[in-house]
Amino acid sequence: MKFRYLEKEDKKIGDLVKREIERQKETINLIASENYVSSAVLEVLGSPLTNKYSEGYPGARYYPGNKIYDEIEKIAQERALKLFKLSAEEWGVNVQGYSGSPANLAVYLALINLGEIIMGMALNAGGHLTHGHKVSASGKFFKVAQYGVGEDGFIDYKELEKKALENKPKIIISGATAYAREIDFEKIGKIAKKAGAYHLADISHIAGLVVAGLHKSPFPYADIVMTTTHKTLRGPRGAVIFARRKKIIENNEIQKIKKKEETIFDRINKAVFPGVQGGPHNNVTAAKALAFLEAGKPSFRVYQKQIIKNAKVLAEELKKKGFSLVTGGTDNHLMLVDMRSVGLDGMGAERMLEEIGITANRNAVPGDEKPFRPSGVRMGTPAVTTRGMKEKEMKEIAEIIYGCLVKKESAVGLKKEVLKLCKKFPLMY
Ligand code: DSN
Repeated sequence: MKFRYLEKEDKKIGDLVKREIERQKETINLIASENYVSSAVLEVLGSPLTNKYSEGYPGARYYPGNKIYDEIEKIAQERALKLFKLSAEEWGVNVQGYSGSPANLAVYLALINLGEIIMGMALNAGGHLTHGHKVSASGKFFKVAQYGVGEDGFIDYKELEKKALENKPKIIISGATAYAREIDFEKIGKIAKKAGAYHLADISHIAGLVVAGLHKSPFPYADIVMTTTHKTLRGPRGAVIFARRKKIIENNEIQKIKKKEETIFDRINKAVFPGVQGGPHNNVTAAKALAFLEAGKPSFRVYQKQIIKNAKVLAEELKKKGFSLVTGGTDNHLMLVDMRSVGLDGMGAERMLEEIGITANRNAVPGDEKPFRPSGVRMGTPAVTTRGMKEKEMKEIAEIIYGCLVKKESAVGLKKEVLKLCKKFPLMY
C-alpha cells in the first residue's frame, strides 16, 4: 500500500503503519475475532466521509449538510435487514454502533433500570465481559446473574433455566466470545419468555455463519440481536443492533404497542444516540453498507463453509497430537484449546506461538479463575480462510503448532515455515 502523504507528514507513524502491514502479511492469524477487510472497505474507511457530524438519524439530524449521509445510512439499514432476511415491518436496525461493548450497554440502558438484573454467560465459560462481568459497566451498573457450562463444556440449559426462574432477570443474553458449539437460541428464547425477560442475542462471533445459514438464526426467538461487523462478517470495526418494532415488556408481561407508544427499537435508537454515543462515524457506516453487500454474495457462503471446514480439521489435527479441546471439538469457527494438556498455560503458549509468527489469544477455560493467566488458547479460522487457506494448510498449521508447543523445535525454523505459508497465501494490501 502507498501512503504518499503520511510518509511526508509523519515518518514515525508512517513507518509504524508500514511495519504493521508487514506484520499482518507475515503472521498466521488464528485470533477468532479478527479478519481482513476488502480493499473497497478500506477505501471507504479512509475517505472524506470521516469529516462530518450527523448526530441524529436519517431525516432528523442535529447538523445541516446530511442529505447524502441520510441516504448512506438508509442503504446500510436496508442491506442489514435484507442480509438477515428480516421484514422492515417487524424489525428495525440501528447501524451507528461504534463497537460491540457500547452497543450492548445501549441495549441495557434502553430496556432496564440501573440496579435491575441482567443474566449472561460467565467469562470463564466463554461469555463476554459486557455480559455482566464485574469489571465492565454491565456488571457495575446492573445486578448480575450468570450461567455457565456443564462439566462437558456445553451450555447447561437446565441450569440456565433454573437460574433465570430464580433470579428473574430483565434481560437474558445468549451468545459468547469463546464457545465452540452451536447455541440453542430457541431454548434460550423460551426460557426468557418464561422468566419474563427480554432476550438479547449477541451474535458478534457467528454473524457470518448465521448469514450463510450455517448456524441457526436467533431472530425468531430474540427481541434484540446485536452483532459486531468485523469478525466472521468481515466488515469494518463497528456494531449493529436489530430490535423488534412491536413488542415491549413491562412488569414482566409482553404488551402490545398502542399507536404512538415506544417500541423496543425506538428505545434502542434513543439509547445509542444520545444515550451512549455522539455522532456516528459516517465513513464506518458506509463501509458497513459495503460489507453487507459483500456478505450477500454467493461467494460469502462458500467462504463461511470453508471457515467451518478449516476449524474442524484444525481441531481434529490438534486432538490427534495430544491437545485437549473444551467440548472435544467445534461446530463453528473457533476452538478452545486447554494448554494444560501439553503442560503449558495460555500465556506461555500464546507467547511461544507469537515468537514464530502465529497469533492466537489466551483465554479462560471453564473453571479458570484468573483471566490474565488463563489455561487455554482460543483459535479461530476466519482470517486464515480469508487468505485462501484450506484443509491442507490447517494440517500444516497444526504440525507447526505441535512443533512449537510440544516438540519445542527451533523457533527460527518454524518461523520460516510460517512465512512460507504466508507468502503462498498473500494479503492483497
Ligand atoms: N474482543 C472480542 C473477542 O476477541 O472476542 C470480543 O469483544
